[in-house]
Amino acid sequence: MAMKEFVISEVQAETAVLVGLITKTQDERKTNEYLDELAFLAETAGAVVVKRFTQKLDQANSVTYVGKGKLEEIKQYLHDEEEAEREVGMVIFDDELSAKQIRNIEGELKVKILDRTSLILDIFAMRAQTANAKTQVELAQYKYMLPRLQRLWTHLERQGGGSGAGGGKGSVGLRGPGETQLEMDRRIILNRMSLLKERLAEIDKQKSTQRKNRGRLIRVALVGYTNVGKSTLMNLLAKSEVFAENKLFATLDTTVRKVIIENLPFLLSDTVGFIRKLPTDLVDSFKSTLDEVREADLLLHVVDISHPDFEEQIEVVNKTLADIGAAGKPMIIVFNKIDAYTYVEKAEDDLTPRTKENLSLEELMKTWMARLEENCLFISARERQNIEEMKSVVYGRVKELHVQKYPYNDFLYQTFDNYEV
Ligand SMILES: Nc1nc2c(ncn2[C@@H]2O[C@H](COP(=O)(O)OP(=O)(O)OP(=O)(O)O)[C@@H](O)[C@H]2O)c(=O)[nH]1
Ligand SMILES: [Mg+2]
Repeated sequence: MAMKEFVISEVQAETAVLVGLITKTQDERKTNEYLDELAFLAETAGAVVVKRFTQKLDQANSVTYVGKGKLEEIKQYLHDEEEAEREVGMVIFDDELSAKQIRNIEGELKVKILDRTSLILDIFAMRAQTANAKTQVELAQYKYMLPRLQRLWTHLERQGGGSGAGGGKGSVGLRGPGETQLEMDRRIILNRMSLLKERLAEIDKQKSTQRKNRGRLIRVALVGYTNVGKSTLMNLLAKSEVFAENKLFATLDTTVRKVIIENLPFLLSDTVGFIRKLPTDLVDSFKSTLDEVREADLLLHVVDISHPDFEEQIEVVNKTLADIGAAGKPMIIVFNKIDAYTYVEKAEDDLTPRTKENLSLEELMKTWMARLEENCLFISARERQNIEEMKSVVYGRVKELHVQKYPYNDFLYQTFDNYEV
């Protein structure tokens, strides 16, 4: 398996501080997990996390996300670091911030402010390779920017000057040269957005024609949370060389390969991974990438069983699938990375209740097999464990679907001799 691990070569990586909330709906443990993930995202984008701040609040403060005191504490920390000549490059918030929050926080902290969404967008921009992905990312970035544009012009805004990004409402006190500039910026961006949308529509049309010309083959899509091993599995099954690495969102563009197991060819696609707190808007921008998933006959839902949050990740993926209109498709859950699974063994005389941290792999497998019957598999794509079993299960399912969908096509393999993806 070809693995292109690359090392970020900046001499001095930018440093980042993370901020998250502990709320009624997100307890401390959850918040820490979210921040771990946010740190991984920051790392993927090339930043080094030097500090985390959390605060207990019923809900995010609408003006500054955290409370006044906490903001002061962060400010003090940034100041101390600067004094010590370790200037912090950015502060990253775990939830999407409003224009108002960004403006106020930036005004206080005087440092680059990012939120989970803009960080993900940044990684997407870094990853985008094809015209399609680049166009989708640019559109998503403008969608994010547009409602936040006014913050550049705050010096002209008076009290109560609204959050209304649209003309009319909220523009009182904003008129004048600043308003004209803002309107111009908005118009330029809106024009650019409609151009990008046209381009995407054009690409969509081409792609959908391409898909129609693919012939009578069952389509299987690899879906799952980011970094679970979808591309590694794709490489294994299709003997292809899709970029796989231990970074989030290694894959942005969908790749489709023809795979043949025994005598049966089918199409396998590898696509962008999902993540928590991904705004629906952003998911929408990847419509054409996700068409492959939407039109698939069978989903292989890859799960990283060695990840402590894998159950929540399954839920996030199922929810995202429902959001894009791909729920209810035949699905096999492929639990990957069994080689890396760890658990806390309980001593015989330990009478505290067993939790999921105490389940051995065998017990965990039993639980899921009872729930999903033959619709789950346990493999290690990297160590090539249970690959033959997986192939035979996938083969069985694809064959079933093939016979249903193309009943007159008995000569599965021969028919496709001249077939090219
Ligand atoms: N221990 C272990 N690691 C694995 C296994 N399969 C994949 N990995 C590693 O997990 C990391 C992510 O693998 P990818 O194949 O890039 O994952 P992906 O789901 O395509 O990720 P994105 O494209 O970023 O969404 C890589 O470092 C792989 O080497 C496995 O079976 N066991
Ligand atoms: Mg991938």
